[in-house]
Amino acid sequence: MSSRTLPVTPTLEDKHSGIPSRLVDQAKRAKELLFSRRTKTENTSSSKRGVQLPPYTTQAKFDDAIAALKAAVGDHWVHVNDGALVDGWYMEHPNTHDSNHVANQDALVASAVVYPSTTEEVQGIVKWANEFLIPIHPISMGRNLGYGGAAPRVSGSVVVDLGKRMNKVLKIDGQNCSCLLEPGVSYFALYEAVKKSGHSLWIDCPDLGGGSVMGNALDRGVGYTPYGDHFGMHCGMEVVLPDGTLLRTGMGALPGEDDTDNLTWQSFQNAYGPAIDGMFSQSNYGIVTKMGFWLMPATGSQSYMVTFPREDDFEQLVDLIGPLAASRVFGNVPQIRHVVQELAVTGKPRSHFWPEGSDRGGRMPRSIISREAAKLPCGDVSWIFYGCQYGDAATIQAQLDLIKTTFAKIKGSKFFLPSDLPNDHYIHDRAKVNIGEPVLKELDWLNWLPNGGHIACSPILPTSGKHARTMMTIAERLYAKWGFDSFSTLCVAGREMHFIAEIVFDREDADSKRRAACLMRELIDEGARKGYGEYRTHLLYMDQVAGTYKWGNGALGRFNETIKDALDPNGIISPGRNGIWGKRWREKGWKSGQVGMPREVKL
Ligand code: EUG
Repeated sequence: MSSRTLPVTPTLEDKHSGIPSRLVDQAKRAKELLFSRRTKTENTSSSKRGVQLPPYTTQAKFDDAIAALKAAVGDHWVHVNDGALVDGWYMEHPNTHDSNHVANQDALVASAVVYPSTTEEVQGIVKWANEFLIPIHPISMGRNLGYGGAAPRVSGSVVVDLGKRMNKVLKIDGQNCSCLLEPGVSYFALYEAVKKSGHSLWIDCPDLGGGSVMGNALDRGVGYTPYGDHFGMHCGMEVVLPDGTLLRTGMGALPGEDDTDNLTWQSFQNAYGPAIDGMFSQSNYGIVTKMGFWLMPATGSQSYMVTFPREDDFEQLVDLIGPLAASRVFGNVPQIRHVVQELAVTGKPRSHFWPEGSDRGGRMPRSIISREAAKLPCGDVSWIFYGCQYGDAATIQAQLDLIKTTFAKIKGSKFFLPSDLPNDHYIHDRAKVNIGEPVLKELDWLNWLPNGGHIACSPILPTSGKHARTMMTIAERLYAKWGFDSFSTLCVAGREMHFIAEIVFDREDADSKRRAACLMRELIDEGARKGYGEYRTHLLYMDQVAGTYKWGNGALGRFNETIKDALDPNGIISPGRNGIWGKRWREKGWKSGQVGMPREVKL
């Protein structure tokens, strides 16, 4: 496809999910790169595809339900999903399905999308769903890249796109260092809003900046400033329960003077009684319509990169990081990346580095990786550590001295500052993420294969070289077995590390997808046997992962179901999310995967 025919990406001025004007050129470049790797032109015509009806609903009942929904929120704000499914790309993403479909593109689709504009309308939608027994799937923005995007687990659900019309930054409090947000505020948008407010505050963002701040925190995503624990840094929620009740958590449950919002709603997380906020993360117990977040007072920073020559070096490296992280010498969560990713994040395809290889499976030999890495600024190394130190200049210098001395124990390690590296090197984007400036660069490694799609297997391990080795050995064997290059990123904190095993596959190649699906499944199971469990997973693996958290004869899963059945007796909110189904669905075989699991990825 000729890049000249590509439409321009909407900006934040055009659309809540748009790109900030400061990044328009980057978006153009990223989009052109991705589309240059597409082997098929998408069907964007308005031709009818037919609707995937909600389960156990006839066309007539569905038509009645849609008419009632339109009456409640206005004709214009209900869209029946009967057109072509368009994957688009990260910045122009679908709200009807998972654009990174590891099953068939149409395996998990919405029957319709509804766009509420107020909390009252969300309450109305919940009541409507109970009346018509139609499952609804709320999304903030639906950019959950690698974990299912906007798709519902139950095909035919009605997606509730909260973000399109509920996207206000309700408050930025410079003194309390906090904000209060609606679902449709992206990292890009919040960053701009904080800058515009004039307060000297940082937001925290993940590797990619397009996601919803609220959605990411509710899925317990990770960022890279000292405030990188997104759920840990939230403070206060407003939630619509499955019966339509509106609830405030934390101090928000206590009305302020004259029925105003409580002044400490965004100041103190726990308040009084059971701490229930966690129940609305990675669950289907309610629809969060407002959420508070802490913002970090800006400080000095210095990003850097350290390279390590040998494949085995990660083991000692993890052991050296542990104590430094636990004692807070590291203020954020640093990343360790394999050098393959250093090749990939240039945006150049694998075939550029290895023209004699095939894109249809098989791994790039280590000798080719070495040959190609030698041409990069990092040189022929194996691992790259991306870190950042915070505080005043003297503090940063003292910390860097200690870190350099510590890492020098690994023979051949080399330290780089951003100023040592060329302008187009990845470190300059990493340095932005490390201070909460959201970017787009991370998309570039999707170009590794044609039609690049991505899912991630993300187990939690102890911060220990031995355990990193165990998981690495499993991952290497399984990546090799299923014919993928290993894209492993280690996000190392003091007590635990997130081992992120990225899988990049070709969305137009059924065999590539089948292999990716199998690799994912085996990574989950083999990790779990060692006690490593996913912190978060893709829609299609939620039952499998939930099944690994089985201690005490599955006590946790049964507890979750008890709560689900009490709060949502009709099972209308996101059935199946995180393996929690609700009675109506369990009885019909959905939980076991007998019903509703796409045949391409049957577990
Ligand atoms: C990444 C990190 C994640 C995740 C998925 C991807 C990073 C990619 C720490 O969490 O869940 C470079």
